[in-house]
Amino acid sequence: LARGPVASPPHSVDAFVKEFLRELNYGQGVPLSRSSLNDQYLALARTVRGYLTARWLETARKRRSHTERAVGYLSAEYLLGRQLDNALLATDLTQIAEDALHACGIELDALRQVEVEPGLGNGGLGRLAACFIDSMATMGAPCIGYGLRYEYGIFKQTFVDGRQIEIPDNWLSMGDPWEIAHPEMEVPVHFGGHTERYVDEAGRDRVKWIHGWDVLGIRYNYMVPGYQNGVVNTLRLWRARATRAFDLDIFNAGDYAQAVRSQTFAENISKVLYPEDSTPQGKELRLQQQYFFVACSLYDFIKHTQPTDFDVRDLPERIIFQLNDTHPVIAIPELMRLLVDDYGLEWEDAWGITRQCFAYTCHTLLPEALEVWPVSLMERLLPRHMEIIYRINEGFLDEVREAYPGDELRVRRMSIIGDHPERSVRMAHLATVASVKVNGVAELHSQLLRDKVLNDFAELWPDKFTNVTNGVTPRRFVRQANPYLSKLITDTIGVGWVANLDRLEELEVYAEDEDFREKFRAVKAANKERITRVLQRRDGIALPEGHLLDVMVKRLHEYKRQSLKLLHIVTLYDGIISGRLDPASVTPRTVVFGAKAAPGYRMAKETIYLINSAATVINADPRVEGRLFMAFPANYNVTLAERLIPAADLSEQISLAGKEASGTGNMKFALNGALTIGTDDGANVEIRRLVGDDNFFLFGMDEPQVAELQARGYRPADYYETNENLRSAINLIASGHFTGGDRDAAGLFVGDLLSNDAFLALADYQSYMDAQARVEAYYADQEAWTKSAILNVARSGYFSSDRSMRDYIDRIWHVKTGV
Ligand code: 26M
Repeated sequence: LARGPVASPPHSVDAFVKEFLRELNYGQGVPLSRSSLNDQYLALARTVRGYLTARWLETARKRRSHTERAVGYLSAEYLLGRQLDNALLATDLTQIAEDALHACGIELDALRQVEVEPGLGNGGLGRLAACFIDSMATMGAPCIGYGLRYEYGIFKQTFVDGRQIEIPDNWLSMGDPWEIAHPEMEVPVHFGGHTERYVDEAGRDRVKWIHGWDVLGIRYNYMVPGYQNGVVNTLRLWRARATRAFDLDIFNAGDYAQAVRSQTFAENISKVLYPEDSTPQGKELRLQQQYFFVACSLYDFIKHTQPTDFDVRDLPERIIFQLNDTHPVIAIPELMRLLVDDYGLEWEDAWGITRQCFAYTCHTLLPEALEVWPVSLMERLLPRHMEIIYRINEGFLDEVREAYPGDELRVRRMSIIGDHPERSVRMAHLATVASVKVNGVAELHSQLLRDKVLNDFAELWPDKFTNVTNGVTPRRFVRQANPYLSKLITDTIGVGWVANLDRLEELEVYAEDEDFREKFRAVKAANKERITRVLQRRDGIALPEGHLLDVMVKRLHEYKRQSLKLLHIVTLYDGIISGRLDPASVTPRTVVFGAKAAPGYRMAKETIYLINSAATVINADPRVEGRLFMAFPANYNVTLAERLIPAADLSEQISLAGKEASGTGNMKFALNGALTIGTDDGANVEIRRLVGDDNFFLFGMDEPQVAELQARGYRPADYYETNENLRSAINLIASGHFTGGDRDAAGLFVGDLLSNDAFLALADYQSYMDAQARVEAYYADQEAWTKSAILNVARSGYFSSDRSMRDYIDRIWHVKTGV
């Protein structure tokens, strides 16, 4: 009996109650009457997980019996967000769970609030990985996600006197009911030491890596359910544990405390997510993390997911590893090491295999964000990998020399090893050389990759480069996050849109339907009421009623230009208090910010402080007559995004053209019926093309104009000197008006804007102000605005991550879908 497939519990309220009580009583060991909210949440989560298990085992069984190619998504980050609602939706259990809990005297909504979101990512890149695995499950694409189970995810942000304070995110402290640990499945991972040459029995020259120290990788599985399709894929995250060698040391050295400390050292590897999201610091622990999860994942795939008689030469038929940025790129020399050193393949054969197993996604255009690792560090931590990288580079540079005889400058530019400021490994070059395909994440970004960042490579291998525009999962970011809009859509065109977002096109005609527009506005209003309740309870913020809701949520970065948004608000405020602007003529507007700054990023932190300071002063100033309000709820995360985005009227996507690779928040807003004010950057370009110019507020220079201005020599002071409103706003900030008279508090911000302004905020200022004036005028015509909002929804189906997955499958992976 136990050998057969397990059966899912029946889809009925009675069965659900029974399962829930069993989890509560036997799992948590408490009777209902004495159970805490956390007990109830854990029991509920386990109950829902139970419904997924049979499907998960069945999906895995089917996959084992096929030999079809799968995707191995390698990502250092998965910004999953809360799991409960998603699992309920995927299994179509929401109503049943609600009724079952009700029968037990429990409100489902109260339990929803208990869940701590797994914040195992920084921002866009990590959230994208979470959307992609959701879409692959929904499309029935064979995929296993690999990553790190950080004990501490992205820090919790609080504000003390307006300044960001970081608090460790101890997300596991109440237990994680969604993970399935396998402490018995240990994967050994080695570091340090040196290499030795030897001759094997067949007389061949071989290399042996004599390890310096080891850790073990412990497997944690998470289920990734498809949307009501019976498919449940796997996300496998690794935790580092000390080996028994560490335990033995305890006896040998007789220094118990020291031995336990070295154990801690090994276990540090999966301790914490690095909170930088663009400027790699070259930290040794970060490289340890990268190698650790990648080594575990390759080993796991080859040893544990393939039949025992598996021949590694068949690897390209079984797997394509997608590299989510350069963070997992050390997988390339690791696979070479496995094939050459462990499996005894000839170098050329191993290289032929390796070159078919990887594809690389680049997520940036900022030169400072491209990862490099010092050769000295690599040699110390991964000596064998460093040798392999040198050898890959030799072969590659031979290829370059053959294609461009005598062009040594080009050879130097393209080399995997760079010389300045120190000898280091350029991970993007390594990734490009070894990958089947290299993709950017929006059309403009892919074009700039080809024409600029990786131009030499695109000339050598034009067919290697492709674009896959990002997407977001409509399950989480529309269906779950916006139940009112979802109901309106489903009532209007049926439920099919949730797994086929192109069907939103059918809403287009309703833009002209007055009754539909009325309902659409009612949805927005209800979402505004909801966010008002959330911010009141969560942050003690009292949002004013009846305002245009203007939202800018994303990591704090100079290139994203929260500075420009601040200048806009300060200009309005300055106009009012100086009497130049009649407050009655200002459209009542609430601006909501959400942003975490990397803890070591000074300018970003000062910007946060200034926004908070401005909010305090502006919100309290009676001269504003309640027509401007600023809110900056701390700790913007996926959970808050799900509440905030559906309520927004205006989406701020104002990065300097050519800097934001794609953006994905921009897509979430458009899909929820906000209009975008944005530059011609990243996926904004495609959003505008699809929704139409009339339904998008474009401003600012485009990328060629930016390049031209920079080539001419940009002088921000010119703009300050010639633009009165701008000068006055900057002067107001510099005067200490917002910072309690403290002029220094804004010194870095103002000083940089006037003398440097690397992201040309001042150059785009007037154009931005003009666009905001157009926003105000358009908002005054609610019928026109609503039409545009509806058209944004109807024309944004393209931005489903299901479509992104289709594109990856067609252009890169060539895997089959459907189990
Ligand atoms: C690197 C080294 C050390 C610590 C952290 C990092 C690091 C972590 C995340 C560097 C970059 C990271 O992410 C970059 C990122 O999120 N890029 C964004 O990717 C999104 C998805 O493609 C795009 O939509 C955004 O435009 C892009 O900024």
